[in-house]
Amino acid sequence: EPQIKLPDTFNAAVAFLDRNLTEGRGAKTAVYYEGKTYSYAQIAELANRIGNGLLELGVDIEQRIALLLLDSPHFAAAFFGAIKMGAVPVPLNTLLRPDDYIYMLNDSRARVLLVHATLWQNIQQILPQLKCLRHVVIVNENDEAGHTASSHVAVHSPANTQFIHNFADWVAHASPTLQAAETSKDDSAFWLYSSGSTGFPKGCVHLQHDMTYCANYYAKGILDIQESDITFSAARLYFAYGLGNNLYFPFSVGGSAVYHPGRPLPEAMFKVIEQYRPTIFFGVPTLYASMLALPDAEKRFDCSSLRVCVSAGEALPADILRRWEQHFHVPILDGIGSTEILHIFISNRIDDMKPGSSGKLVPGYQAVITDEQGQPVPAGDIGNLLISGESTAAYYWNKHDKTRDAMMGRWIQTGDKYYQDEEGYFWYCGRADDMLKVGGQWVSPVEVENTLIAHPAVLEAAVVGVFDQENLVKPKAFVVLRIGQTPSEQLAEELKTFVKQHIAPFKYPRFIEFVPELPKTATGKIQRFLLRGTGQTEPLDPSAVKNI
Ligand code: 3UK
Repeated sequence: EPQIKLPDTFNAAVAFLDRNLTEGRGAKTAVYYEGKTYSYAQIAELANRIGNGLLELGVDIEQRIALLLLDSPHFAAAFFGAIKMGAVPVPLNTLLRPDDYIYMLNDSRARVLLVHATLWQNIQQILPQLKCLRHVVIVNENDEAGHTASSHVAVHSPANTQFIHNFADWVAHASPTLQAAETSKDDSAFWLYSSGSTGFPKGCVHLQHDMTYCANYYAKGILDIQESDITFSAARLYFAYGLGNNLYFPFSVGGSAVYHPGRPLPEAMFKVIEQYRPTIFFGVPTLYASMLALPDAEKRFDCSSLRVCVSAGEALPADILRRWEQHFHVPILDGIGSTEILHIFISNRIDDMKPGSSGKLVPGYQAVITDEQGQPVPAGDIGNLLISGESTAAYYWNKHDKTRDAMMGRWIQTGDKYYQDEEGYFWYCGRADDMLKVGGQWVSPVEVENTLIAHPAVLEAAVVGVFDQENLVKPKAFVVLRIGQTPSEQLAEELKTFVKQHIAPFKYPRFIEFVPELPKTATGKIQRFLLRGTGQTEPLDPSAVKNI
């Protein structure tokens, strides 16, 4: 097992970015982006300028900096530039709605937000509600320094004055050299928000040392990542999955990453693979299924550069894996990770795969499967999966109870049901809560239900996961209409559109069934588990999984 000992004074930006310069890789390509290459020296200089820019805005060590950025060299430089000066970057999911951003910006108390110009509209309309935000820096990639009128505009609202800056001017005026803050290996380094079945998203506080363990245990230990590797991740940098895949994994060995700022559509993925010839591709099961659904993809696109593919976010059905190997002659390693644990802790290996399973423990992590009383279950029995390892978040910000429920000393509750077979492979058997993973992204049934109930025709709603033809989970809503309303195909479509307009569009129910009433407990709680069996296809039955 890899043994890693870090010094007490440790700054992750020095370890992952600057080390490439001190080890002579300054001229090496760090990032491929929009037909251009960015060397490690260029990313490091931009990071220094951003760090200095933050210092000039009065940002102090430990203060949060929000990033609402597309995958780009700017993201890489902002993430490490903030860490280098001791601030704590908080990457935000770019697919969310203004209401989500109000919560996360106020909860994190971010002082500064860096936002891509194309996403700025989401923020502009909520500025008066952002209590702690002082500065917004707008990244417009077509701008050159000194060419915009919008630099240093002040926006006054009753509670607050906020300053709007132009990124190109801001970095042009900042010094290109920066002394790293003397952070401890146990200082907070960055946060990632993760959603739960009820309540607001939880800020997972990750420490300076966390990325080092994931890079060593998983990227080096399982993927055997090398300086010669070129990574390409369909999962974005603001996800814990994408952040490792396409930023600190390749940077940990002086490799290169391919950034694609557009939507991860199947055809676009193939084109990027053909153009930049990555050696490792990271996707989610839904994407692999849609890439396989493109007719003749294996004849139309050259994927010969790939040495390995990775899937995470939700379970990879064995059939998708088999078809992918048949078509593209490269394995997909399914592995389970989480935002809390930062990256993958159970995984298949290139020379040791069991299709349908999540694989075996990544060396460096320990697992235990327990019953409801917290006692380890006999081998082969299904129970709650707990993990111990050194990359786990320290706590959830301002959520003490949730922290105590999930993080138990060295162990963390994953919220997943698992069993381990005789050969040591782990088999996913569903969530312990009602949460759904759809296309690798969290969907809370409660949030979708609350949105549906806001529609004037809807009295009650219950949302559950059902399996589609590919064996992947999709949200389905059971809807009770108000008196006087009649079920119709048209109303079902209207409700889908209504959800897409009010919460992040990827959360909408793919199926709607109108029912006269919902099953409830004596205390009036919806019994979602009773509805799962009435979905379009059969729900995940653990005993069926066991027989694969
Ligand atoms: C589920 C899986 C079955 C599982 C993630 C790789 O997905 C990631 O993080 P999230 O916090 O979600 C974590 C939860 O998602 N899950 C993830 N991978 C699998 N279920 N098979 C899988 N292979 O419920 C887990 O608890 O969004 C994935 C790396 C870093 C990550 N953060």
